[in-house]
Amino acid sequence: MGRGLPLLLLLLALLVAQAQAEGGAAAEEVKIEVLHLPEVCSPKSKKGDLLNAHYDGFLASNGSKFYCSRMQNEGHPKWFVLGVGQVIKGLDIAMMNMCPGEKRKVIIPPSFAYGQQGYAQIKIPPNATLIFEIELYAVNKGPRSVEAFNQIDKDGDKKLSELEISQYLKEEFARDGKKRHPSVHDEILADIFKKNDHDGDGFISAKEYNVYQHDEL
Ligand SMILES: *[C@@H]1O[C@H](CO)[C@@H](O)[C@H](O)[C@H]1NC(C)=O
Ligand SMILES: *[C@@H]1O[C@H](CO)[C@@H](O)[C@H](O)[C@H]1NC(C)=O
Ligand SMILES: [Ca+2]
Repeated sequence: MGRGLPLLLLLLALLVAQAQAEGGAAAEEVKIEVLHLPEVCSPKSKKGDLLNAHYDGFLASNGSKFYCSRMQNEGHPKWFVLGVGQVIKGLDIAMMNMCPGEKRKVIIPPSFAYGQQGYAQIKIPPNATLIFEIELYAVNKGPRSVEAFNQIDKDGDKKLSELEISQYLKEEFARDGKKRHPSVHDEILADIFKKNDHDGDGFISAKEYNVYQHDEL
């Protein structure tokens, strides 16, 4: 009988802690300010799209600039796939529904950026709120788009067989014209199935292929 009460208290404490954590998360949001909206605002970016953008990053605490994409890669805007963690979470959120030519200023709380650790390499202190100024240039179909899937799925049965992927690889290899040892093809094919055929049935289903849930197939 002595054990029941402490356990109950522990449970209550956990519930309270969880409620507080959820409250805290709700209070911390990515804030988006649209600085420029083109007259024709289309297409709008969505998860899985391949974006091309420039962005500058500043510390909210004192305005110092810690990042500028214009200083990298000979000043070319950056390419990345939206919504898959190639950029910090706050940018993945902040760049949704954005069109080519649009400019935004966004405020990202630490929980959607570098958190309690910060990121010493680029001089971001612990618990830092970040501000980004973003200019988006292009919104393209991402590598795992519905279009790409349908292109590989020659017989249209909504799953990719080894033959279909093999055929696709051969076409891709032929396109760039590089010389490759034949074993490369087999290795890549095996690797693709290892990483994508989660239920091991020898096919990559639309669901297994398509990491972007809202891309209806
Ligand atoms: C702004 O704050 C960062 C981190 O605390 C610091 O490294 C930087 O020197 C500061 N910059 C200015 C201009 O005060
Ligand atoms: C960062 O924030 C967390 C939670 O609010 C706090 O516990 C921690 O002490 C902070 N870290 C620093 C270095 O301020
Ligand atoms: Ca198929």
